[in-house]
Amino acid sequence: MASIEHALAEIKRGVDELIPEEELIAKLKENRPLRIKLGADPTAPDIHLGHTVILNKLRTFQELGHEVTFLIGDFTGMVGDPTGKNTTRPPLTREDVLRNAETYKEQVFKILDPAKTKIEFNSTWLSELGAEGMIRLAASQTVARMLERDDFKKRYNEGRPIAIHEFMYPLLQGYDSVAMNTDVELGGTDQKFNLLMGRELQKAEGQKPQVVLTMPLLVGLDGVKKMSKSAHNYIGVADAPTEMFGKIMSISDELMWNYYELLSFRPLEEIEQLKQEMANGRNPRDVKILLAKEIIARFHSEADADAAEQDFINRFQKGAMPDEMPEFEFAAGVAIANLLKDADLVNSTSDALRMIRQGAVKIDGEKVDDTKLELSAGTAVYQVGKRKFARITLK
Ligand code: TYR
Repeated sequence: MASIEHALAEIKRGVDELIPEEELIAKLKENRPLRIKLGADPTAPDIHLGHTVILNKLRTFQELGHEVTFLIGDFTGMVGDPTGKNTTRPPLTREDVLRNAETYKEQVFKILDPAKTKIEFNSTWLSELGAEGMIRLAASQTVARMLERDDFKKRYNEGRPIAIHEFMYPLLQGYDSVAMNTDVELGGTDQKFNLLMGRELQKAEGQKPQVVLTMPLLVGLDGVKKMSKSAHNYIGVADAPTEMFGKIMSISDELMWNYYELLSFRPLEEIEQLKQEMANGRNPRDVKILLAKEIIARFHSEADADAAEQDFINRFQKGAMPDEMPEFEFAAGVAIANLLKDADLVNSTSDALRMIRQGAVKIDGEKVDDTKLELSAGTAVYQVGKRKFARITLK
């Protein structure tokens, strides 16, 4: 097994909170494979890179020789996690849960090593619990404690309903850790309350409490909002290679280092070296290309990564696209001629139409030949002639 210092540095990489670090060190010193848990309720997954941050951390544990379980919350999915919700979630049906679980597994194995990953379903022990077990669980916590939690407190104060079964959710998630005798549980920052509940219940059962590790939410391509589908600032794991390439090349240098920390599998030492090289004059664009290719190779293949790079070079004639360009946001549904005018790329809409007919307008390097082109939501680089560029987001 790797040295504790090295292991700890990789585990702490990009982490939001580690509660408590001393207990993790003590567990690492026991020099045995630790039982690591990540649970996911199988709601409809359409995974983007933001979701993979935590899977990458699970992978780190796997590489350090620990025992990783990806827990599918088929039971909890039917209860519905109230985290971050201001209304009660609609419960999933058994069919939804099973269908989504399959999609989840496929996507998860793009990051985790299937041979080293245990998959479990929490209905295995939660269905067994029965009414009696549920009541015993519920008796172990107080209403006051539940209401300490921000999202419950808010709803309660605003007079919005909280159904009793929503109080059960953290208890069930915590009970999973008891059933699995978990050493370390991972989650997003929003999961902290649920994760700490695991510690409480384990202590009550006489188990050593799990260490809680939370990961931050990944910032989206705009460098401001968290990555999400609704903010149109995401890279989907199913995006085409050229699309992934273009999106990664569009991020700022600062965001690039954040992505290296949270998304790359390169060891910390290598990333440090890349930073050094850039400080000594290496073009940031080349360092971004390395990241783009690593991500594409992971979700597609090495050959796709090479092809996407070549395509990018061909379309943008190395150096032709400026790093800095004006940015705009328009409502989706705008006509292309109006968009070009509003983004100051042409003087008038008739000018715009003429430029399109002349083949002088490109979107992400692709020539536009339809003056009535329907533009889809998302971010793209619009170009008129050789020198006019704008990055435009349609919402
Ligand atoms: N509550 C977690 C989420 O919504 C999923 C989860 C379910 C995690 C059961 C752990 C667990 O034991 O993301």
